Amino acid sequence: MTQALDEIKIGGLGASRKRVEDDRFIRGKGNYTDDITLPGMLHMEILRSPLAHARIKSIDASKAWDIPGVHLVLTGEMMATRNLAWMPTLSYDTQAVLATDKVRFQGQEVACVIADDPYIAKDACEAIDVDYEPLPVIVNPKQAVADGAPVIRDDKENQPDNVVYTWEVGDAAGTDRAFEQADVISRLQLHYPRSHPSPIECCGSIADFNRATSKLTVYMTTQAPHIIRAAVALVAELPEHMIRIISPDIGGGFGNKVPVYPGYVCSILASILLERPVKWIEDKTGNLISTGFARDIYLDGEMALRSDGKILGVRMHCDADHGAFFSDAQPSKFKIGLLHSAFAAYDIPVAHLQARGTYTNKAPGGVAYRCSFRVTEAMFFQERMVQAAAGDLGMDQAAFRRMNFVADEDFPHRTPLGFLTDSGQYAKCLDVGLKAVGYEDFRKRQEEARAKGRLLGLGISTMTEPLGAGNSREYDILGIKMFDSAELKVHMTGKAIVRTGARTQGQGHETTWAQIVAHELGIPAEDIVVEEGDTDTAPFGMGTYASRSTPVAGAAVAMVSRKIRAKARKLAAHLLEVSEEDIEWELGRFYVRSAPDRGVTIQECAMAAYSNMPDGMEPGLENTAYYDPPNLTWPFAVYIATVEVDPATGVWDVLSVVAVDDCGVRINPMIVEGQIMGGLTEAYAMANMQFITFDAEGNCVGSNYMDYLLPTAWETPGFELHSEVVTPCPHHPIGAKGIGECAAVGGPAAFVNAVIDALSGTGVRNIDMPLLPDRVWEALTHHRDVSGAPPVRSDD
Ligand code: MCN
Ligand code: CUN
Repeated sequence: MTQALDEIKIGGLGASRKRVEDDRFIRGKGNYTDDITLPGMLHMEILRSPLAHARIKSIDASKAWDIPGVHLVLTGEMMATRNLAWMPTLSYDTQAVLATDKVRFQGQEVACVIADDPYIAKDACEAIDVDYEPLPVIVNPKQAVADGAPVIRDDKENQPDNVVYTWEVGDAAGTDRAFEQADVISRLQLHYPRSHPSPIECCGSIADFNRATSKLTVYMTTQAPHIIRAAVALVAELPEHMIRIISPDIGGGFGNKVPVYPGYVCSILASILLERPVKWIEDKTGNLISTGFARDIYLDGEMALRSDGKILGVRMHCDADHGAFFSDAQPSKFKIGLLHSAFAAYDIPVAHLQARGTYTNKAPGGVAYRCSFRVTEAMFFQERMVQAAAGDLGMDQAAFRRMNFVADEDFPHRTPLGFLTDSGQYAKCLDVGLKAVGYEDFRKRQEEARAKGRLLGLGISTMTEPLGAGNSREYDILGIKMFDSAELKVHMTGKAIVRTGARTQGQGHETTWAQIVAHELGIPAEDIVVEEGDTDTAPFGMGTYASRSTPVAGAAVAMVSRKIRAKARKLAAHLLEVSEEDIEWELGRFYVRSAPDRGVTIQECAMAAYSNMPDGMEPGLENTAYYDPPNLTWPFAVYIATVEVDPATGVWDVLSVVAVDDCGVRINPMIVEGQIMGGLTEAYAMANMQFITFDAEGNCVGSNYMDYLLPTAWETPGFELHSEVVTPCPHHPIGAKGIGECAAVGGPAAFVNAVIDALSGTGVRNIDMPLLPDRVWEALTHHRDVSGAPPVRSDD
């Protein structure tokens, strides 16, 4: 008789275990950067530019220095004497830490004051006199490349214009041939607006340089502590073992906390100069106006179609607005991130993509916000284009998609733009979604309603997302290869601690990593603690973004558990006095094959590792694994929304949302559902209400929560989630694919497609997000597309 444990009961794979971190979060016992107070700590505030583009004629900080309680005023000039006025970005560009020559976007960091408290520091910032000479302002790529446009980055040699890069991929000639053979050519043009991750906790840091030990400790809101350590080592020229980056609890990251911000650098320099801890906590406006924006991309594409519905080829052009500095924190060699993952779910013979990046007078941004590096834009364009194409062919939306999907048996599938997708059951997901939403029935109701003047619409969106950078062959940040790590220490009582190179920001790693160990070793999840975010204790890793934690760090957790199991097997053989080959494993226990009653538990093996190991065996039960994935993981999802548009006002209400997510094996189904609901909420907000843009002077319109609306439970619709399709990832040790961003990536097109569907017959092909009532009303009333591209009027 064997006695295998019940995996769900011990909190293993598939258990909807309650999130252990929530015990402290919901009791107010989280420990965020701003909760930390160090003895002798000073406070830093940043003076930001009111203008989007201006030459700095002079900065007079004398009045600020005179304010009692002020310890230091940092300006660009002072930073320059230490070679720190500029810093390298993660995309091989440079970014001003504090402006010296010019300001290049509204909200740019101009000076910092360090004082006894943040209020004195803020007042002192206002006492700094900056003499600006305004320059012409650029707020979109068209203006950036226009004849005579002022060169924003005149600080750079060999930068005669505002073009950051041009890049292309695919087969241009082959695509031309496909278009020659097309029966129908469908075209779509749109702008995916800027959006902002807007985590509840803003960015911040506490730098603490100890002259006696020469050690610099920085507590900071970062999703990638080891990358920050590497960047500080390089920029500040401090040796790595003298730098400790601690990322305490994080109140949401969503990509906003990947880049390196000037505030971090200034607090570090201030602490080195003053030899006291210096805390910088950004305010909401500072966060909204200056940190890691996302999207802001102009997409223009064409699809070559055969009259029976087969897609023959795709052509895409993209203009990306990067703001004043190219600071994308993305690990691919491709300047435009993974935009060329567009159309990966469809079996398209040939495609070509051209991309151009431009500098504008806006805060640097580009990739960050639940996105996997422009996959959000890729999938949005894909699904908007597919809807337009089906419409142009007069084909049913669902049938057109099904006919063109990559078939289940065609994996691994090489996409026309160069990716290798791993697995999926696309048509099955679509069928589950259509059934759940009552597709046929809805189409009938839609027609009946139309006859009565009511506008109902249904939008389908699908997405497949390349998640889990790297492999190290193709992905790196500043030359540091992408992989991740896990360290597992099993104590003698069989309790354990696992540490990884990732950094949770609310995703629940403290819960799910323990579940992977429980699955591999049979140690109950509640006996395992998870720790991340301290570079002095965590193994080297590349942090958490691009939903890479489960695909990479999670895989490392499984692999290190297997190393531990291999050693425990030797201990079991020793304890049972048989040879290793005679031992079998079942969850939590080794036993003798010929005598299953004779066994030892994993806990007994752990004790033996410290008290009764065989002669010659290294004591202890600890190990580390570094995992370099063979490929990205490719989850798939279908999101379907139904809406009703009020023709009188343009207001639209969501009637239902169905989500079918296939992220392979789910470690914790409840956490996965939480991720999907969160992503759909953000998708709805982007489609419906979030407005952050720029007027002609480069003023950031919407840099406050009156305009940039965060969805609350009141306006967020209900979501019906489906988990019945599971395609295990063929190359991940436990078959899991990433999920953290899927719904935010695929969700927006479902809502927009639904509203455009409701407007069918009016000739409207596109309304740019957010689909504010006035835009929908304008489209309906004037039968025309509505662009949301900046500049907007300030009173919009
Ligand atoms: N999970 C699972 N089974 C799977 C896949 C994932 O149980 N098959 C679990 C994971 O173990 C983890 C969570 O779901 O607890 C998300 O996992 P994963 O997809 O690996 O994504 P990451 O942990 O790498 O999180 C990053 C992703 C990104 S890039 C953004 S942006 C985002 C997101 O997660 N930011 C978030 N979700 C967020 N959720 C919260 N609460 N806060 C953020 O800042
Ligand atoms: Cu692009 S936002 Mo997440 O990858 O941190």
